[in-house]
Amino acid sequence: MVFLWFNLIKNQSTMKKSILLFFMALGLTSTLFAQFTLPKLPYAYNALEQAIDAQTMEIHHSKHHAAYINNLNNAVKGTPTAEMSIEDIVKNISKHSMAIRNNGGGHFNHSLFWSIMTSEKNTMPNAGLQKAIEKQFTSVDSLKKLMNMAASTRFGSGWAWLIVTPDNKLAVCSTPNQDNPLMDIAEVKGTPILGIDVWEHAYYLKYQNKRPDYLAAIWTVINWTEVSKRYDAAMPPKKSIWEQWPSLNTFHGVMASTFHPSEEGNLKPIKARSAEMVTKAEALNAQAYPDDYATPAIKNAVTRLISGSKELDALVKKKTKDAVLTQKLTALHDVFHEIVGLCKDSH
Ligand code: MN3
Repeated sequence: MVFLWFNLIKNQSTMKKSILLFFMALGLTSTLFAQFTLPKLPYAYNALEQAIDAQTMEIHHSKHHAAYINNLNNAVKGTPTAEMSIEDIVKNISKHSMAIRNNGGGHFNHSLFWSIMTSEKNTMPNAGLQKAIEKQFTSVDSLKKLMNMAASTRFGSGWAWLIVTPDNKLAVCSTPNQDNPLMDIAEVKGTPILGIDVWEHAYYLKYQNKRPDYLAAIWTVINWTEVSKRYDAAMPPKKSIWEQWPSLNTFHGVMASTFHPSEEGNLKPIKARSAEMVTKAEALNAQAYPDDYATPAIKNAVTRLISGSKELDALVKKKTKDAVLTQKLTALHDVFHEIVGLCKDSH
């Protein structure tokens, strides 16, 4: 950028140079002072016509959102708040003025709102979010109903939210005005991953007083890919299978140190540890399965792992031929990997 300006200036007359320098300085100054700027929409104003008309989108974005940003910039100008991120301001909103609460909230909320809509058809929650929705609300449809209930019963202006709570569960709530659940003053707190603007300015041109019609239509433009991304970011990183299921890790230890030598023709380890393998296999069934892994398919495979280990142990005790032991251990190793694969699928 600087290089481009340099080349531009180099080839101009003195008069033109000073005009260019003036505009450069002006641009630089306004960039320095405008801490918060209007994000570009990731689609055209008419892209969401099936739910929100182009005129509403244009006024909402270029006038309403722009005004929140302008007012916010004026409210923070020359104060340390001007150096803070909008998230940090919102999280500690009780320390700020009402002007910052209303306009900072307005900036944060609308930035999220634009991002969770799309003209792309049939976006879907990812596997993790889908599972969490089903766990908390039974289905996406009942989540929509709850959200629409929260949105239609919000008196006056405000927002309806899908949030991740501090104990990592999904919840539906609503806030008045430009508040949001990230604010330390919020009644229900959490990280918003989907927000619906129910201010009249969001729908009045097309729907007038019919807020429920707007709410019914908006689900056709929700960007579930983005909501899923926000869900993943709000959740703590997942533990590995081995951390989640220590007894599987223990079994893995015995399997690895007996099977791999057997591949080299060394059956000493399995002959020494076949009884231990039975104990470690039975330990998998002795305690409750970790939540993610309590599936019929995994339980069935564990049952086969236990019976297979017992058969192998009996063969070892009968001093059966190495070739038969190797075959049995290999089959058991396959069952073990079947379990690990199933765990990965439901992780
Ligand atoms: Mn709005």
